[in-house]
Amino acid sequence: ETGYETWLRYEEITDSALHTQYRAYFQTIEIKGNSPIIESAKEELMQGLRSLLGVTPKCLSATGEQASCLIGTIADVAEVSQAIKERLREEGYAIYSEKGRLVLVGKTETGVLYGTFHLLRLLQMRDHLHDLRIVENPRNQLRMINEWDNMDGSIERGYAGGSIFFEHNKVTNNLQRIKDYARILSSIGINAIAFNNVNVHEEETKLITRKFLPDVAKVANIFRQYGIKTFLSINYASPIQLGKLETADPLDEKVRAWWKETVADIYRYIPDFGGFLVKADSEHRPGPFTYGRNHAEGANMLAEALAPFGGIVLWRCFVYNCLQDWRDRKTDRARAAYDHFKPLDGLFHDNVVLQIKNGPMDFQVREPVSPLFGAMPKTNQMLEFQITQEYTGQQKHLCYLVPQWKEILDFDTFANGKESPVKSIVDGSQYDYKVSGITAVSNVGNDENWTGHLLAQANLYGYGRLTWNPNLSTEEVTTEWTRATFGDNEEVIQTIHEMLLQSWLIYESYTAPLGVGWMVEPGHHYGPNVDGYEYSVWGTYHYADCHGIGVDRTVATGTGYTAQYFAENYELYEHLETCPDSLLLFFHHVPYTHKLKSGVTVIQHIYDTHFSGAEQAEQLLESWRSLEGKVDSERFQQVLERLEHQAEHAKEWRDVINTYFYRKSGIPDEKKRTIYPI
Ligand code: BDP
Repeated sequence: ETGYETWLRYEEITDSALHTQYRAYFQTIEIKGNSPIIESAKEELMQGLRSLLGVTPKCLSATGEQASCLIGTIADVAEVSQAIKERLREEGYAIYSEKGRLVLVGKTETGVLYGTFHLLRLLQMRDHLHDLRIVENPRNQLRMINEWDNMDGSIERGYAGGSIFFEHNKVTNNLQRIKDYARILSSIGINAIAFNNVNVHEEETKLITRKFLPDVAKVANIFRQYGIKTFLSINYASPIQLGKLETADPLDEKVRAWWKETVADIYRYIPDFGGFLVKADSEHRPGPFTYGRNHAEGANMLAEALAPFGGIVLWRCFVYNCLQDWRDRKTDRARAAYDHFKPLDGLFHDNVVLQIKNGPMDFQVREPVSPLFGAMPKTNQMLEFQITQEYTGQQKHLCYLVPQWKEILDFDTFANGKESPVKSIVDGSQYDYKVSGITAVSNVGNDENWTGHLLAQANLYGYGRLTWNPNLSTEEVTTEWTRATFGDNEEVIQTIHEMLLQSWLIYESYTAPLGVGWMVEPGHHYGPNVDGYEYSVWGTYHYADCHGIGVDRTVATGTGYTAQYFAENYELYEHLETCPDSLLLFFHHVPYTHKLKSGVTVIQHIYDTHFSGAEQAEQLLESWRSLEGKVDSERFQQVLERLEHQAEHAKEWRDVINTYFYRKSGIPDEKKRTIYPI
């Protein structure tokens, strides 16, 4: 096995009692309808059942004979109760069974498809099918994936090979791979994708022209069959680069007309086109600032062009000065998104959604939650995660991010009083947003196993499941993935489950300490470099000197960033006494001898966690080795190689970080371990 099948392996059921039970329910199947989405559901069900049960069930088409399994939309399945009908929302579905009969109904065809994946998952989890009463609706409206793929076939921050969408400055002909990806995404409930990089270079700018739209349409056709809408990232300067205009000023009539025409053209090729994803005025990308316009004016111009077709604008809030003066301790990159966007609340059209990274900096292993969540009651918001492990080991290290995402989703913003967690902001329930949801940067490339590190597939899976329902527990999601991917052996399941659950904290413990972040190689961001970002223009500092370390972001003496939070969180972070240890150096500058809540000093904490983190990385490897012969050899070998590298690399991290702080502070390790290798 190569890992290509992901969690859709549908491993054969060996338990004979279960096998008999399942076979009875799938003796005969009737699937109502024959649209492309229904066809996808049918194909998946047949393939899944063949593989799980080793038999091909008989399909009935309206013969009058009653099928043991009936599938269709509520419009097509007459016998659905009113109570169920009322509970189903867009994309929702119900699965119920009684008297040896199974019924799956979707509110829409997409609901049928999601329900089919759910049904197959029940079999993958070896659950029994008697007396089912399942009603499911997605919590989030937009459940999206952003690809950072370039047309030359490379992927920005991609760690699993090249693009599955582009090669040689064209859309690929390998549409089968895209279809397989669509299946994978749909199985976890994803319903939207932007498949070109947010940094739109010259070639990608042309994706919205007739030269490429037929090819974009081919990709969109595939995704449509799996209930996924296609979006494109656009270049804000397109009117200049493509339209030969002199300006891209959003208030210029010619510019506005140009976008309207361009959008109309796109919809000729892709009638259900989702809209645009825009990175503007960020990291050298063009935007409305050039013309003295604000981001509401910038976004609304595009929103107006898209509105007649039902399209939306996903406008990124990752806007900051990437050329700042590093000597100036008052300027704070963490403040940027809030400072730029909060004053614009209420000025955006209702088909604009602000796309906000989970933290105020940039996908570090540990950051506080962005204070922008909940701070704009009159503006649609969505959350952006990063599945691709840019700062979390680049799919060479094991770093399972579901526990991190859960913390973020559950974080109480206090925006609307107590119980205003991030998940309730982005699912639109807190402020009744018209459009909202969650998106994330994909970790997939054309490596045979999709994600490079086989176990990194768990991040993609977990992302989709949490986006569908943020209330699922980490344990549930992890068990699902592990079982579906590795089968029935309890020891295998247990071991991998534990490895995944520990991995984020292990990674954190041997890298930059206590929330300070950024001690990575500049540029590619892999491996330790203690001062690599310290004297540069990116706004990414730790301020370590011989006395102490950390960024003072308090109102009292620092950059004032803490004031961007609602009162409860402001109080929490502003004061040393209450600030959680894990984020201490994000918010405060302290001496190395400062005592943490855990009772140890900052310097001793750094030594302790780096020694133990490297040891734990070694233990991950040992755990995996214990599975030799219990996991098929190819997949075993793939993971083994990555974990071997991680164990070695963790030692390098340990030594670089420990040596640095020993030299800076001059304080020896209480436990007298060797700080630097001899
Ligand atoms: C950073 C990446 C950079 C992206 C940028 C973004 O290093 O490659 O272009 O974020 O999100 O994480 O726009």
